[in-house]
Amino acid sequence: NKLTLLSVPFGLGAGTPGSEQAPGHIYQLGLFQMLQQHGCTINKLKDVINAGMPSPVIQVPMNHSDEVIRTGMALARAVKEVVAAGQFPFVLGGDHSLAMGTLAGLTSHYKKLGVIWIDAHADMNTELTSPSGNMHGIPLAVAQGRAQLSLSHLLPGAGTIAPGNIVLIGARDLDPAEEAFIQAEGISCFRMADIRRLGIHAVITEALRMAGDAADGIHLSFDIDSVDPSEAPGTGTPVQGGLTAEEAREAIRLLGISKRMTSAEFVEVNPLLDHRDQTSLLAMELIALFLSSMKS
Ligand code: DIR
Ligand code: MN
Ligand code: MN
Ligand code: MN
Repeated sequence: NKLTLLSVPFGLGAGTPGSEQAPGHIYQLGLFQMLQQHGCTINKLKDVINAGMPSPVIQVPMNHSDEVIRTGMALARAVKEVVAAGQFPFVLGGDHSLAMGTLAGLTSHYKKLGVIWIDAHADMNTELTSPSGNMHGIPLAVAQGRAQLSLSHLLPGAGTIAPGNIVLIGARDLDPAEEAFIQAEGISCFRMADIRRLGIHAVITEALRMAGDAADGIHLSFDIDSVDPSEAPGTGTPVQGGLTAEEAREAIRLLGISKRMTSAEFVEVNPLLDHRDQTSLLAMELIALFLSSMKS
C-alpha cells in the first residue's frame, strides 16, 4: 500500500501557538532517515496550506474559525485525492482542528468509517459547549454532525461518523457537556483507569473490534497529549496521568500490525513548549513505528 504524507503546518485551532512548527521540526530531526532505516518509502510528500481557499460558507463564533475551516477544506480535498488514488493518507499536524479536514476527505469515500481517537481529551464540544472557544476541541462533534459546522461545509459529499464506530482511548480531561454526551450515546471510552486495569493490548484489540464493526475503513487520530507530560511535555494542553511512552509504542505497533488501519494523523506536538526535543523525538519514533509495523 503506497503512502502519501500530508504535512499541515497549521496551529491556529489550539489556544497556544507552536504546533504549526511540528512538521518542519520533525523532518529536521530526521524523520525521513528514520523511515528509510525501517525500509519505509513515502511515495508522495505534500504540504497542505489554506492559501487559495475561498471564504467559508458558514461562520462559527470560535477563535480563528475562518482559517481553521479554510485549512480543513484544503486538507479534505487533499485527503480525498490520496484515497481516490488508492494510497494511504498520513497527516502530520498541526493542531487537532485539522482532523475535521481529514475526516471530511475520508468520509467522502468511506461510508461507514471507524475512528480510534487516542487523546487526553474527547474533542466533542460544539460551538455552544466549548469552554475555550478553540476549534481543536470540536472536531469529533463536527464529524458526528452535532455542531453548526459540518464536514460537508468543508467538502461537499462528506458524510458523518456513527457514534458506535468511535472509540476514545486515554481520555482524562472531559468537559461536562462531553461527559454527558458520551454517557447518553454510550460512546466507547477507555479512560486511563481502564487502560491500567485491562492493559493496553486488550484495549487496542477491543478498540479495533468496536471501531471496525461493519466499517469500511478505520482512521487513527493520535493526539500526543495522550502521553503523560513527563514523557511528552511539548504540547499545548498537557494533562497529568497519561499513557507511558511504552504504552503509546505498544498501542501504535498493535494498530499497525493489525493491517486494519486505512489512514492516520499525528497532531498537537508543540516544539516551542518542548524540553530538548523530547516530544518531537517521541513523535518521530511513533510515526516510524506505525508506518513500519503496517508493512511487516
Ligand atoms: C478542551 C481542550 N476540551 C476544549 N481540548 C483539547 O478546549 O474544548 N483537545 N485540548 O485536545
Ligand atoms: Mn485532541
Ligand atoms: Mn488533547
Ligand atoms: Mn529543537
